[in-house]
Amino acid sequence: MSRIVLVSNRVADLSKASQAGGVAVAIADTLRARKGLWLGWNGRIGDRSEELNAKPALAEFDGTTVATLALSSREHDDYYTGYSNNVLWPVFHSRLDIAQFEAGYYQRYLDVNKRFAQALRPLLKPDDIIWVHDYHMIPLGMELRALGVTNPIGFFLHIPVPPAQTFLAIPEHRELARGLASYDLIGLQTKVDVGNLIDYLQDGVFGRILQDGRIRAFDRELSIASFPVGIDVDSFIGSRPKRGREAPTATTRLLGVDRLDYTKGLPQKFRAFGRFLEKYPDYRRKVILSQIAPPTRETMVAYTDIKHELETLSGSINGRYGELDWVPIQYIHRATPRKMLVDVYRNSRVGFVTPLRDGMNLVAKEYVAAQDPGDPGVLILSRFAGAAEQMKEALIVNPYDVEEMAKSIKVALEMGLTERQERHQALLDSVRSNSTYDWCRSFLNALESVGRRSTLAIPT
Ligand code: GDG
Repeated sequence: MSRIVLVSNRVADLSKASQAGGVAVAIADTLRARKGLWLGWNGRIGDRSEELNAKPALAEFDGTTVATLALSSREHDDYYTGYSNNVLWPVFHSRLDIAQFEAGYYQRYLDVNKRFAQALRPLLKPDDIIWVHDYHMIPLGMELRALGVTNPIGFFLHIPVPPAQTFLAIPEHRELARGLASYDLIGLQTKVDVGNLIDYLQDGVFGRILQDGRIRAFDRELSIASFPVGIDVDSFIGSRPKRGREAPTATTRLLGVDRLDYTKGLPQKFRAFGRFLEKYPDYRRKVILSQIAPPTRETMVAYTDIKHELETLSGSINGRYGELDWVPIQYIHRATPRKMLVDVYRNSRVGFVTPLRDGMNLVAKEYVAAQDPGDPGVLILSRFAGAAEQMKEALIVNPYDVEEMAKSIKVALEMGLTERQERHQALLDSVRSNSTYDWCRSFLNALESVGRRSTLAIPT
């Protein structure tokens, strides 16, 4: 079996991956089984001398080689905060209005990818399979090809692909398209994303679909397919506390768990809950919304803006409806330990997941996995989360429609046991049939078949 070489912006701390959970655990397990190599940023911001340093620090952990590089503060500002998080993140989430197309960001983004490629080149073996992750690293494959690497290289994008007209607004979209065309396989979260990328390549006159379904672009042939990210279901079933253990009052809990990001639709969620309390006064004092919203990218203006907006909204809803013994919104702007999160999922009557746009959204899947099948809660899910493509038995809502969301809270709270059980069973089956291990395996199998130059087995 070929060795797997993984490249991503950050390298997970392998000694803590099992506690952190999520996608990192499946990746860490796969790398351990294949004696793999993982290259990424070590999280440190160094001085200018770091920019010149092409030699990564090497460490071994349980059979996996971890290769890390530091970023200079200029690189951190322009490659990471600038191009990755102030251009690609907003545009790919269809927020052209807040993208900051500053001169210099793209060049440094390219330079960092070049430096990562140069650091990786001497570590590669002839039959390695290379798997590059996410929007920070789009040009990496192109830079490796420029250094003569002919190994199979796959790319997985964790965030959505925007519609073609939005993609075309990025000043450097042509360079990004050339970067994407350097891969043998591009994995996306949903079929909608696959459609959007193919439309963009055709609209931009960079690519055309071949008879076998592959894409020809910039004189290369590549495959583009959806590989929806899953979760490790069993790690959310492990804990079975008594219902109500986590509840601070005798109220019924609606739960939200989202990094405090403007893509997650948190103000819309709070407004919908306020509207629900206004419209259905019988529910006052009986229901709370617990929103766990750990901080993220705090130095960026768009993130401080959303934080202020949420503080104002929760304060105003709590001020308007709260009582001495009942506060409607519990807003927690801190990370919650994972073990506690599983218990809270299980003890919440409604999982309230309302992103305006999301690649997948693992919280929706984790909430379903953690329910008691005998008395499950109800998932309310935005149609704009990638997860909605698979989780059709959730109560699907439009997060821009506050009125519809307010009504859906009532529907969720009043849903009878049989309907809850039926919906939950169907959702659990779908989450279980596509675990994070299945995701890793199917992507790597498809990439390996590219390497063998046999017909690609692409999952639907
Ligand atoms: C990106 C894409 C895609 C959250 N708060 C706490 C906490 N979490 C954990 C959740 C979940 C993870 O973080 C969040 O994953 P999501 O998928 O919901 O969202 P992003 O962070 O935006 O992830 C997304 C994903 O990549 C994978 O491809 O699905 O679309 O945007 O696992 O449980 N964990 C703990 N405390 C918290 O307070 N312990």
